[in-house]
Amino acid sequence: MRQQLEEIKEKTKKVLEENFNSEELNDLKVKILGKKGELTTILKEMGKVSAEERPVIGQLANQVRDELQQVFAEKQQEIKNKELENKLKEETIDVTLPGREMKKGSIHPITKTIMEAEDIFIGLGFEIAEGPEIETDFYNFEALNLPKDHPARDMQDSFYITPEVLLRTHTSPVQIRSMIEKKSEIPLKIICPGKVYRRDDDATHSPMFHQIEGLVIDKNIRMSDLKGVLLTFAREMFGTEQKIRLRPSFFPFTEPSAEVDISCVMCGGKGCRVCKQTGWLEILGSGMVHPNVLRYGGYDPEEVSAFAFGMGVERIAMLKYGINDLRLFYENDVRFLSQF
Ligand code: 2U9
Repeated sequence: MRQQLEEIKEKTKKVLEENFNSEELNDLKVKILGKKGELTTILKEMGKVSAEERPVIGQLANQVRDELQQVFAEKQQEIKNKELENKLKEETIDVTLPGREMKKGSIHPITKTIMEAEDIFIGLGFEIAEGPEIETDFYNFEALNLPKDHPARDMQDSFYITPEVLLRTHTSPVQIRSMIEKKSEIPLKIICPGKVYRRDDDATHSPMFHQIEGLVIDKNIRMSDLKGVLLTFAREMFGTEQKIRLRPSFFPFTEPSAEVDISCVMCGGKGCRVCKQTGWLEILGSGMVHPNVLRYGGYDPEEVSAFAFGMGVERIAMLKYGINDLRLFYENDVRFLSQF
């Protein structure tokens, strides 16, 4: 057995002097040192060795195995080095190749719509006002003539953080904050774009969406001023042929209130599937600011009057770009976004 062990050691060392690739080396290692390999087969005969000789043979077997493992490891390293060397010889870098082109991003259709609306209103003398997305119950509801038990609060199911703090359900608190900051100065002409949050989630509603609200306070502001501003907005946003119509409505913060329709962007008013054959599309809500709301903002309703309006940016963008699913705005699919 001693001889067999010496033989396998010498034989393996000799074989390893030849050329191998990694795979061949591995096969050989399994053949010699593996579970069913030659060394194991020899050691199965251990029972036949005399009791005195057994420890000596055992020690020799361990030595042979250790030595062979060492030789295999060295050979493996040698092969690896050689393979890397060959790879480096073959691979050349062409420094004259042009660089990879950076893909240009594009402005998100919602941002684009907000920017366009801002340009229109700036052209009409408005300033842009922004405010916090986390609001107090006072700025979001109370000051807008929506006391705690008001049923209209249900229309705006909200995300509360504490009983007094919530994610704003509209950008109206920004107007209240601006009014208070302005300390009843006139005129005040602002638009407030931004994110708002409501507990709604389906094909046409998202729990987060964007609004643009507007407010004009001055002496003798009338419904006709509101109509003029909104007609100009509709024409600049959707085309010079646009008509608008006002329909009576109700909002707690305005009195009187009106829904505003534009002539259908698809059929121009003839009637089609999009406008449900009416020729009109609802795009915003508006009205004369309620005296209570003026007072909350620090203005005297006997001295001044005001109009306000609010629109959902997603709806405007869908009509403007012919998008039929709200969810496309939030999926970040480059195939969609790169079209704008
Ligand atoms: C102050 C006073 C009045 C803002 C207004 C609407 C009517 C309105 C909706 C349009 C679609 C919300 O996004 S939407 O669901 N908005 O209909 N908003 S009047 O009125 C104000 C705001 C602030 C101080």
